[in-house]
Amino acid sequence: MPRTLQAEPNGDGLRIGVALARFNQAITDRLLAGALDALGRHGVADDAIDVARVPGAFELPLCIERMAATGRYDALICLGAVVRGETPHFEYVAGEAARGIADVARRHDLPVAFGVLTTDTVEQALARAGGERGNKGYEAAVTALEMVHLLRVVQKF
Ligand code: INI
Repeated sequence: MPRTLQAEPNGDGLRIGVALARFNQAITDRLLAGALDALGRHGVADDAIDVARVPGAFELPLCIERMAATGRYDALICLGAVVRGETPHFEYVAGEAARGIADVARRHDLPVAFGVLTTDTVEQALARAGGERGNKGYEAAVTALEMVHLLRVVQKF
């Protein structure tokens, strides 16, 4: 019989760091609202949450690198909105953000949730920031909490 290792997204007693990109702020503010809603609903205390604001998604990896290095957080959540528009800039910003964020998670052995929207249009992003396609910030926050506990379960076996 295979063992199933899984965990619930319980936020009791956890300290959470959020890094929020201001670029496309009308969208990223909604992602933040979703993430804070999820953290509160799952038991994370308000004063156990720090939110660092950075200019754009490209700056997220360095910011969370510093946050991770403090050792203060059980998990980190990255929030941003990269909209394709008509320039190849999109590929660089989105690609580096994703790669950099994943690198920090592995280097620090720390759950880091990727709540960065990458869409073709602002409308598509809004739909995923509290519109008809849910809220990626909310989902990222729940993922971060679940991963904290999943890693603890994995560690025990
Ligand atoms: N940053 C974003 O977060 N989203 C974008 O859509 C975006 N676009 O399209 O350019 C963006 N660019 C800024 C980038 O993240 C940096 O802040 C900037 O290049 C300075 O380093």
